[in-house]
Amino acid sequence: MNKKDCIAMLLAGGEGRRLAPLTSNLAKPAVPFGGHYRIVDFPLSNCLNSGIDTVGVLTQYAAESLHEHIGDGTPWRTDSPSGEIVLLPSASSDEYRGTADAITKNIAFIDQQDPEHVLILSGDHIYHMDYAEMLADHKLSGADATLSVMEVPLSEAHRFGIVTTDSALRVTEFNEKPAKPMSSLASMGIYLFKWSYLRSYLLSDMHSETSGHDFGKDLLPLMLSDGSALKAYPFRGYWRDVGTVNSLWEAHMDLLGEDSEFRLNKSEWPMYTNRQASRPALFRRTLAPSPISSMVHEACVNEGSVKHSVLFRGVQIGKGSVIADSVIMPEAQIGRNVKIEYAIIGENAIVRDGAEIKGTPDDILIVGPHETVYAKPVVLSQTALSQPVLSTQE
Ligand code: ADQ
Ligand code: ADP
Repeated sequence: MNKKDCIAMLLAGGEGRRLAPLTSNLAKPAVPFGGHYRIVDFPLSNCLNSGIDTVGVLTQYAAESLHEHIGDGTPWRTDSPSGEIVLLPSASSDEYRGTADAITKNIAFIDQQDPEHVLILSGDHIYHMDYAEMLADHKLSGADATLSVMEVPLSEAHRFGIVTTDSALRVTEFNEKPAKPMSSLASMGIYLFKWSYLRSYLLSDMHSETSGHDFGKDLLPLMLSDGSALKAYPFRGYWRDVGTVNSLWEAHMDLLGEDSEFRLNKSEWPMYTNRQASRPALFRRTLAPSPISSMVHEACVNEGSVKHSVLFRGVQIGKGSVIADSVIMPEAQIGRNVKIEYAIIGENAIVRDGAEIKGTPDDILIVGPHETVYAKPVVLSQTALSQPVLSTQE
């Protein structure tokens, strides 16, 4: 096989505990997003649009959900005959112990591709990014590793790896999820490494008894303390880590409104998924005080009122129901006279007549996939009574 310039390794095995119960049977990257897509479609489409023809997808938690979605990777393949999208599940007897360990256990796969550089990606980010630009920056600087970074609100900084740089954008400090962040420049968890360099670090990390075998917690701080050349690549564009319930909800709300910050499926940056994605219906209102709009996908039946919400395909809403500021995932059935606000309703969930699910902007409520929610109080016999399954974030 010819030497490759750059291949991507997509980390898609995390459990996504903070997204429970949406992730009770689904890997976090397999969670539905934006009407047609699953979160993993974003990095996979970015790879295709950036001309990266070989992607290894590392799966572990609820791997079947991702395997079923990705299959042989046809929707995301470039026209390069030597390119491929390969699923790399962990062996049940030898689980991935952390993000770096997941790569270590696939050194043979990477060696077989013989790349000059390896791009490490996460499976839980919503963004369009041209990795070819980041690769050009990485090659130009000659850095051992390049981390893409962006400013995040200081109040959110504790969720990220926080980076300090000098004026030439060399990384001078890296702190993984600091309790008291001193800066708001966050690592996006997207790294480019020279393969020979990363390979030697992985081999020594493998035998370390103190390491958690994680890029952010272990490898990057070690590389920095060894005096390696780590470079920051500032990303200017829309990017959201949707690892928490509120961030997943916010990223959906970002799709709405007249001046949506982020558009899906732009002609210059198409999105790919494993099924035919038709364009959604957009409902707008221009009355004061502010425009309200919803995105409604194919095969929805709405007999109620929907405001400022995203309805995935096949959602049914009965008469008299009022849905506001919510995300209703595929095939969810909402009965009559239901009130839903500030909530995410999972795939195939059922909300019975008269039920009320009312969250707040700071406390988004979730109904898990396939769960049923009944109206409270329930005037039914004890046997027919099932607890409403509602949980809040973290
Ligand atoms: P987190 O997002 O907290 O921080 P984490 O959830 O551990 O990182 O995982 C990143 C990716 O790796 C996810 O896509 C996850 O699914 C996957 N993953 C986790 N464990 C895995 C395993 N054992 N096998 C395979 N895949 C696995 C990271 C960085 C921070 C950075 C944020 C940006 O550590 O420094 O700021 O990403 O979102
Ligand atoms: P209402 O304000 O009572 O919902 P409208 O005349 O604005 O009445 O809407 C007519 C129909 O279109 C209703 O069935 C309503 O649920 C639906 N509808 C209104 N706004 C939206 C929207 N933003 N997204 C989806 N459906 C909508």
